[in-house]
Amino acid sequence: MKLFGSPASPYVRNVRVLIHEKGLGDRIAWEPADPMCDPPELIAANPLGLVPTLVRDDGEGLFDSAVIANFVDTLAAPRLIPVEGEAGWAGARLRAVADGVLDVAVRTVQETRRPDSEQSPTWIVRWRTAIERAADWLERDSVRFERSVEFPALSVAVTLGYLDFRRPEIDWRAGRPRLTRFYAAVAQRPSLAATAPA
Ligand SMILES: N[C@@H](CCC(=O)N[C@@H](CS)C(=O)NCC(=O)O)C(=O)O
Repeated sequence: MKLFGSPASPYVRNVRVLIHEKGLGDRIAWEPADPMCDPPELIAANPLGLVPTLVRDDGEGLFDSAVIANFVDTLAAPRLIPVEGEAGWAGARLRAVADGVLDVAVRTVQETRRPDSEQSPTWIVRWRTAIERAADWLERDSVRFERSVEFPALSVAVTLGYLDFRRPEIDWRAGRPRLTRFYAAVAQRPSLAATAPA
């Protein structure tokens, strides 16, 4: 199988972290791809032209990152995405918050790369507010996930790492001691250390 991705993409990093945690690196080859250049193999597998995209051995393309993660989790034990009962809902919600923060953080990065006259300060402020509220929510919810090494908790770490990487002006650690401790510990895991954006 082939995983199309770019090293700085946090969505790609989520999938790479899971592949690493599950020891599947030798079954899924890394295929560097810049989605902005519309590589034909990527477009053929994913009409949206986004990374990550996984091409299975049978030629089937899988996307987006959540779908790929759910698929990858079925390939080898232990299962790292809870699906049953309350743990399943709590995990799915945590992934939604982690991915939701990524969505607005990535949009902000894209917006601030446009010429000044084309940027919308209204949206930039709205997205920043959503990130701050979500970080408060994560601080409260970290009572549940602070010792977890399942995928939903690891994806929170990927999101926080992305904020450090691309939005360092957002001091998400301030007033959020449990989230800060969680991140400091989990970021040492080999899967996160090996995939850190540079
Ligand atoms: N919801 C998608 C988002 C993927 C995404 O936006 N990837 C970005 C890289 S961070 C991309 O491919 N951008 C290229 C483009 O916008 O055309 C997922 O979870 O996989």
